[in-house]
Amino acid sequence: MAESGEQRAGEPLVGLVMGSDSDWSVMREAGQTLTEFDVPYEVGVYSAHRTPQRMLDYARGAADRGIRVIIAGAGGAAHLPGMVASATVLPVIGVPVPLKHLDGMDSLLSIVQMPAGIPVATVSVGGAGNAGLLAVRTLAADSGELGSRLRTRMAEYQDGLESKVLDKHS
Ligand code: RP5
Repeated sequence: MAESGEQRAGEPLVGLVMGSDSDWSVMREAGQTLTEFDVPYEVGVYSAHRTPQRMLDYARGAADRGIRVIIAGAGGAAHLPGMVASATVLPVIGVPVPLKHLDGMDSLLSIVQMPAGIPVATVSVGGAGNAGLLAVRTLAADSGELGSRLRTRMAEYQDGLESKVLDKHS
């Protein structure tokens, strides 16, 4: 996870967590997206199965430390996003990380099929970039200066997407 040096300076607003450092090749795209929008974030490995207490301590303390959204990625029996969601009041965005077998369907179903009462906003298999964008949009709902800045940046980003398509096809 050498790329964790991309982490933004300042108090982190987003917690970017994953079940193993082997998830970083997928999850780094979320970090890149947050960097693009100048959103400070922190990165950590917290396994629901191998380090359950550490995971719970992280999830329980995140809101009080100033984190506003958590992006959690895991693969296979991907219980991290759901378990983190059970131990925090913050919105949790789940990223199903595809592994060698089953094309990520196992990860997807493990994350998306949450019991009533504990939501996880699940993105597509490998969709860490969209998880980053969803975190930015969540922060953009803020009524203060941060929200205003992020809404402007998101509108510019979306205009850029449109321009790319029009440039190619007109
Ligand atoms: C999951 O097990 C992790 O999120 C990872 O996707 C998967 C495999 O982990 P490693 O065996 O590569 O550490 O908990």
